[in-house]
Amino acid sequence: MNDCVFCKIIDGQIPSEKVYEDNDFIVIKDIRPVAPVHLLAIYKKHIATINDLSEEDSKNMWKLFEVIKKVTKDQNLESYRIVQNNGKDAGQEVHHIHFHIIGGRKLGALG
Ligand code: DGP
Repeated sequence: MNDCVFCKIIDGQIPSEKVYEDNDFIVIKDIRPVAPVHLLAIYKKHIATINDLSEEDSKNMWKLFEVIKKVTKDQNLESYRIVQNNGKDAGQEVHHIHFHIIGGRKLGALG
């Protein structure tokens, strides 16, 4: 957990471009954007993957939808894609639950 880049961002040890924060989530701009808008909604508690969620955290996680609604409205995004990589083979690079919010251009089919 001490080596977790997202924990360091949440703690303010690593700077980030924050667009939203509450008790459970922080939303920042991705450092390697793949579209004009590329945000990361990060659950503040250090949990590696969805499979590691307790039932309590799993229920708490539903608040994410309200966070997504708010930040996409703030960004004037009518269309957007949510991506959540879960595990190495899915391309998860940072093992701390987060959701990519991608938009601002026409997005192709999922590959
Ligand atoms: P994933 O592959 O789903 O684990 O995505 C991790 C994302 O995190 C990737 O798109 C790049 C982004 N990222 C990694 N390190 C940093 C950082 O220090 N700052 C910010 N803003 N984003 C980062």
